[in-house]
Amino acid sequence: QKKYELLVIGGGTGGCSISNKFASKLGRGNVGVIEPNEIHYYQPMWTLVGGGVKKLKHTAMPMASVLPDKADWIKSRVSKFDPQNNQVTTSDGDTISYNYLVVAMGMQLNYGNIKGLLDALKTDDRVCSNYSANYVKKTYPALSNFQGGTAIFTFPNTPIKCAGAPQKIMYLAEEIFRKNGKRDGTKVIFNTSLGVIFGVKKYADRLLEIIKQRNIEVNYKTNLIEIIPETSEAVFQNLDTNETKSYKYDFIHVTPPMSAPDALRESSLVNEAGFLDVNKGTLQHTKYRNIFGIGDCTSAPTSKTAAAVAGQSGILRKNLQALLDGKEVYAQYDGYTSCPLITGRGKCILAEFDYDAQPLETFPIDQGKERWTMYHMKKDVMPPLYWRILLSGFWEGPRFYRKLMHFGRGK
Ligand code: FAD
Ligand code: UQ1
Repeated sequence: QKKYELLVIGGGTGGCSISNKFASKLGRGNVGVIEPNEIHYYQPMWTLVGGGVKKLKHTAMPMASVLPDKADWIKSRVSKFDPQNNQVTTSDGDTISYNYLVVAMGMQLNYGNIKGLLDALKTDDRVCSNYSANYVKKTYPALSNFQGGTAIFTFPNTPIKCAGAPQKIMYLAEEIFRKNGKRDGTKVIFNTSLGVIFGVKKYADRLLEIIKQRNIEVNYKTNLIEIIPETSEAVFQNLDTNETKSYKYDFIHVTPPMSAPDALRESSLVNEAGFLDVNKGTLQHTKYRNIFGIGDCTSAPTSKTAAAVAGQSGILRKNLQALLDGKEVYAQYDGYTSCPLITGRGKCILAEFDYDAQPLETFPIDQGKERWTMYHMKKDVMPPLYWRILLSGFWEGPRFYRKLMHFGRGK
């Protein structure tokens, strides 16, 4: 039976960054990564794939090229956790043990929880979803072929990754409709399960102005429960009154309900909401001190993004190293997260904030404004930063630059 000093579950954003940080430190054969997929996707680019700015192939790299050479890649899926005995079981039936465990399993997309959706995604060209590599290619052709009518964008009744993405694609779509002369008489509708447009007031205020200017209808507490392609109907439930209402659609972009992956959800490692139960500052598991979490699968109450993973990776580097050195954990994550809110081609509001939903902006300019510079950063600067620096374990977020640009003042 194989045993690792450090076992990492998942080879996504968090798993790559942590395994690359520690593989060289701990040496060949001492770090194992369990990850079933052959391809690593840069998911933040999928908004621009849906908007026709980039191609899916620009977002993919072979998993082997992003995982550390010095780590063992176990190409399988964890099916069971046994934290009392410091081991996990894979779907191949192997048992692997560890001294330290980092759980970085991301989120599971539960398309099947909406009645009729999986079928509709297969059979109806007008039903799209940027959230999956399987479906993101459908979005741009559908937007280009849109001949007018009703275009609906949804936000589900669960935590999701990148809470801005459900509306970013709406702004890109609305612009495409205008450019194609299809905007007159077209209804653009955002049906969201939330009670607000965005969780940070500064950015929410700005987004609401844009929504008004561009004549977009927003319905709050409105949750998609069924799609009926035969009659072009999307059925929503009001979360306050439980009343259902059916909308005819000519285009619909669905953000699916999400959860932590089943294997994690069914383990003893999660909180009531089903996420890996970590201390929100140290990212150490609340019960098992040799287990840490990073990224979308944890209970850390911040907005789930790759930018947050970058910030968390520095905390894990310090705290995990402290334990390896026989010391105690000390570094505290402030909840830093960022969401580049694309509002059109060449326009982006760069939201950055912390656990208190207070802006924590890197640049000494008002990032609440739509800016070309921030769009350029999202489209051209972020991808190489992600592939070359974040995944290899060297990008821990913009904190240093923020301090520098604010001359050491502020947070
Ligand atoms: P992931 O990168 O998703 O990795 C999880 C890994 O775990 C996967 O490789 C998976 O195969 C593996 N795994 C799952 N189950 C198991 C198992 N049982 N055993 C072993 N391995 C398993 N972030 C931003 O910062 N900015 C953005 O603009 C942005 N836009 C986004 C737009 C879209 C459409 C999407 C989908 C995401 C966006 N994000 C954005 C979010 C960002 O991609 C995620 O927050 C980030 O990738 C999370 O990293 P992670 O390591 O937690 O999970
Ligand atoms: C970031 O660090 C990051 O991770 C690489 C992202 O994910 C793609 C982001 O979208 C953003 C905005 C950041 C923050 C970085 C800077 C320079 C503000």
